[in-house]
Amino acid sequence: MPVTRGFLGKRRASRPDRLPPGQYDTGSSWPTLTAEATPDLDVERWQMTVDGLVEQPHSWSWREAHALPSSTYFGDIHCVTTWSKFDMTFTGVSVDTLLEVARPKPEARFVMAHSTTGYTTNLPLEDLTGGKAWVVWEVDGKPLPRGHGGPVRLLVPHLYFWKSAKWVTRLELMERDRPGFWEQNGYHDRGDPWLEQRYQGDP
Ligand SMILES: Nc1nc2c(c(=O)[nH]1)N[C@H]1C(S)=C(S)[C@@H](COP(=O)(O)O)O[C@H]1N2
Ligand SMILES: [Mo]
Repeated sequence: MPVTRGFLGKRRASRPDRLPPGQYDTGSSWPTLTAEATPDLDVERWQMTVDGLVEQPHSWSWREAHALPSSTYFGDIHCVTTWSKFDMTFTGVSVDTLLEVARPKPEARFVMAHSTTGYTTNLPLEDLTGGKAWVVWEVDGKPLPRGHGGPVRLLVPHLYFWKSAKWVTRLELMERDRPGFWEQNGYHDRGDPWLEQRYQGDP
C-alpha cells in the first residue's frame, strides 16, 4: 500500500509496515554506494537540462533552479542491497515543475536520467510525475554531501535507490525504454521495492 511516505506524517521507525520485503532498517547510518569516482562539481557551471521528446528543451542554472518553487520530500528510501532508511528530508524542486516548462510530447513514455559521470538510469515517465520525484540539493536542511550526489541528485523514493541518480544533470524523454547502467547489468527496469523488482525477470 504505501506508495510514498511523503506527507503522511511521522511513524515509528520500528513499524514493520514501512519495510518492503527483504529490507532491513539501517538506522542512523547512510551507506554510500557509487560505481564511479565522486565528481567535484562547480555549482557556477552546473546546469540541469530536460530534453529529448519535449516541446521546449530547457536548461536551468543553479540560480534559476533555486528560484523555482521549492519542494520537500519527507519519508523513506530503499536500496536494492537491502537497506532502508526512514524519515529522510530532502529539499529541491519537483520534477513536475521542470516538466511544466519542458512539456513532454505525447509520445514520451520513458526517461533516461544522466549523471555527469556517465551513470544512467531509466524510468517510466509516470514514475517521475504526480509529485513522486524530485531533483534535490539539500538533505536534512544541509547541502547534499558530494558522496551522496551533491550538489544535485535525482530522488525517486518510491523506487529502489539506484533510480535516484547522483550528480544528475539531464533528464532525457524517450518514446521507448532503454536500459541504464545497472539495468544493463541485470537490475530491473522499474524497481518497485514493494514488488521486490530487484532483477530483470522479477515480476
Ligand atoms: N551517479 C550515480 N548515481 C547513483 C549510483 C552510482 O553509482 N552513480 N548508485 C545508485 C545506487 S545503487 C544507490 S543505492 C544510490 C546510493 O545513494 P547514496 O550513496 O547516497 O546512498 O545511488 C544511486 N545513484
Ligand atoms: Mo543500490
